[in-house]
Amino acid sequence: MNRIFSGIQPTGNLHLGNYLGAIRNWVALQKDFDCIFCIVDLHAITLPQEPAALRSSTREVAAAYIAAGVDPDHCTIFNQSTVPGHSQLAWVLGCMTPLGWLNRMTQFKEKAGKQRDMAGLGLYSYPVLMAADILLYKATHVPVGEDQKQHLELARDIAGAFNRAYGVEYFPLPEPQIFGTATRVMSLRDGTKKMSKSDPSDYSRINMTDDADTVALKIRRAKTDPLPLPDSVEGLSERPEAENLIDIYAALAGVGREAALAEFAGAQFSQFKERLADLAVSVLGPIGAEMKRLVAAPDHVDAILARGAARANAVAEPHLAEIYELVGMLRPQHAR
Ligand code: AQP
Repeated sequence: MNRIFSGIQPTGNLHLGNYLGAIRNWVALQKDFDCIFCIVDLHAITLPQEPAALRSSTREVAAAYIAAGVDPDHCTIFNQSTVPGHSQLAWVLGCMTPLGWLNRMTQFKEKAGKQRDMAGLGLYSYPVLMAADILLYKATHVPVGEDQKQHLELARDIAGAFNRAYGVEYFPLPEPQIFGTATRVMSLRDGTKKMSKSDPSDYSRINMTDDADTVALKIRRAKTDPLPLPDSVEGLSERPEAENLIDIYAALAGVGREAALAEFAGAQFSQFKERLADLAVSVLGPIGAEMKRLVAAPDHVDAILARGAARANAVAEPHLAEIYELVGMLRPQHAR
């Protein structure tokens, strides 16, 4: 069976972009794939994290997966650091990744900012760890947002480099799975910037646990332009905020952009925003409530994560043993 691997960093403030761009798609995929959904805590520490916040955010991300409809009996849900194979394989793959490949990664340049010499080695080798995440399970498909496409291409290159180096067809080259609507949800304050957990303005994003009043307020305050909504997709060009809100509406309603525009052609933003807020609350409200219920029962969440870790290790350990054998590491079973 084809296998999916994907994950989210437990870095707080899970938002509508994480839901529409990732989690919601996973719920659909679990019917047709063997799915491994990770909470990538090792990735999270590539930037400084407060330990208690990292722990609670790990549970919150697990709660979001489950509350949104990812079935823990059917899918493997766990946090990355509980499967040592991720770090172990990252080392092997890092040894065969040319620096030139990593130097092309745009996310490092964005996240390291101007103080590149002060950025950690982990932030630089982030894409190698991501390749290890996927290849450890020999995942065949990876649902990715636009922002992760470059990293997935690198994972394919690294898989190919390993296979060539050892003269094997060991790793499948993972295929990207890109979804149609709202693959990129933009900030409510600036339609040219991605909605992001780390944006200092809470009004830039709709958090998955925001209550109804907060969701409505954030949408009312969302940046727009003075024109009414257009009647065609062409009319959205050069109007990033209008385009973003229409895309969010379309994604939440499960319709195309054209259908959303047909409903609101000529309408003022005030009228549209009211409908958008109602829709957002009707979709996110029950998920946010279930997340809060799960987070209030940490033992239950921890038990789900422990079960997921056991399942993930059961796949990862034999793969890692095969990889070490191919690479030529002497293992205890070789001893006489
Ligand atoms: N704005 C977005 N629109 C659509 N999809 C998004 N994703 C994130 N933001 C949007 C998708 O969510 C998944 C997990 O992302 P992540 O937590 O691993 O890291 P990220 O992409 O860096 O997420 P954030 O929210 O933007 O966090 P910060 O601010 O910490 O960088 C991915 O599948 C991603 O595509």
